[in-house]
Amino acid sequence: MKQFPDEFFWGAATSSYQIEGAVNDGGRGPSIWDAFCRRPDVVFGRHSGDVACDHYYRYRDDVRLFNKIGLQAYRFSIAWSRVMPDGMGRINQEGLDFYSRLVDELLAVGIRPLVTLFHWDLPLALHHRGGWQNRDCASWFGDYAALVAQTLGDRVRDWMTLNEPQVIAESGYESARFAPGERQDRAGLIRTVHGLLLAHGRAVQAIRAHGRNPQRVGWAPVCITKTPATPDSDDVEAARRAMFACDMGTGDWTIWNNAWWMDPVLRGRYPDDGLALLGDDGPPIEATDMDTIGQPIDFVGINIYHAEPVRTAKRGVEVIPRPPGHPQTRMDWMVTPDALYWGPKLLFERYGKPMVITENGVSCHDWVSLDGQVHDPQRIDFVSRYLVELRNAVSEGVPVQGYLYWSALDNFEWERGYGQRFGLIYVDFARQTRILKDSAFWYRKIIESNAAILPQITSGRFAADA
Ligand code: IFM
Repeated sequence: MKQFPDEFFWGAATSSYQIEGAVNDGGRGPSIWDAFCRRPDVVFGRHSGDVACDHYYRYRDDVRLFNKIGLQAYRFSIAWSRVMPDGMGRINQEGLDFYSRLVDELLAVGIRPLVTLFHWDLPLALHHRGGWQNRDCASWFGDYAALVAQTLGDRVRDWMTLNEPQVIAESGYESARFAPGERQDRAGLIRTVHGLLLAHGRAVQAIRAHGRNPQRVGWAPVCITKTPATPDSDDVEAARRAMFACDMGTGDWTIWNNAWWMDPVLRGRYPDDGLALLGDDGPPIEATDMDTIGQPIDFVGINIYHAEPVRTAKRGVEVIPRPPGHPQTRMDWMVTPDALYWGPKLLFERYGKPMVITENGVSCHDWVSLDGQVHDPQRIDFVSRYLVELRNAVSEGVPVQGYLYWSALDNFEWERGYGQRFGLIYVDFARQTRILKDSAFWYRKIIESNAAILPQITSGRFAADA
């Protein structure tokens, strides 16, 4: 019988701008998302995180609900501009106190806090100073990390530096879908990436210096996952290449490459094939940069939602389109459960690090039924399928230590506003009321049983899958 190890932990995740609201309260300074949401036509319905889930004021009630679900762990992020309104210099004690109270509240009911230092809400003042393109930004991030570690490090043991740095770079500075909505050229973008990686390294150093032991420091990139179309070794090799080769033989360079981000952090160097492709547009590496970026970390947090199947083709690797009618989420993302098998497996094979699934989840068409409940069978089916695949990986010895469902609460889904619902907890944003969805009660049973209630099936994939 396949099962999760006894020490495996179960929880859920959120981020500051997506849930807190209170953007002008408690001494918080503006972030790039406050400014971005003021622009016309960039966010669905002109929504913003101004109020969001009003969590800043309702965190006690929310923690009570997390406890009702039985969460063992809760991952949240700190809004940098809430604790340092200008991103540097001045400290806002009121902001620090908020996170301190939140941590106490979690610990009081036995929920392990996992803190993300940066989930996209860059202080606006730092954007005006050049943002991640300015090398000083990495030092300011280090100072901020030190402050947070000094404040919470007596109670928080698990830290993540950056959430999905690939999305920060691509969506914020290339396609301009996200704040700050810039379109940098390739050299500029690579400079931004380098700035983010340096910031990660500085934060690791700061947490090690100022947090109290034992600490577990990691980060939470997206794991861009490719799955082999068949179990044949050629196709597995195709998946490996598609996940980690910067040069796919086409001469194109894409920011969505795992090795470009993870090799510097976990091996202390950029991949040679990526550097060769970029030529003069390569990163502006200074003397000690790679040592800073490659600081040892304890775990890799990975965010995985979907994958693409690939196979070996005459010219490199070919992506296989899903058959028409393949299940899709409300985000229009393909439902691909074996992403949670192949993603961790191939990542472990390359980097040999313990992992935590720091995000995985689904947006569904949830609403309150006539009986006053929120019935979300598709979320339960989605997570069941993905967990079956994760269980396969864990049973084969892939060291995944925990699973954090995205998200604890319905929240502000960036450019899609409140049009998407990922939560285990339904939020009525107009009234600020909450309802535990069916999936929350189901997840409680998963947690209580350490997922023993999952069916003992060998695969969570759909019958029609390649
Ligand atoms: O809501 C986001 C989160 O902020 C980062 N990862 C993906 C989630 C769903 O889009």
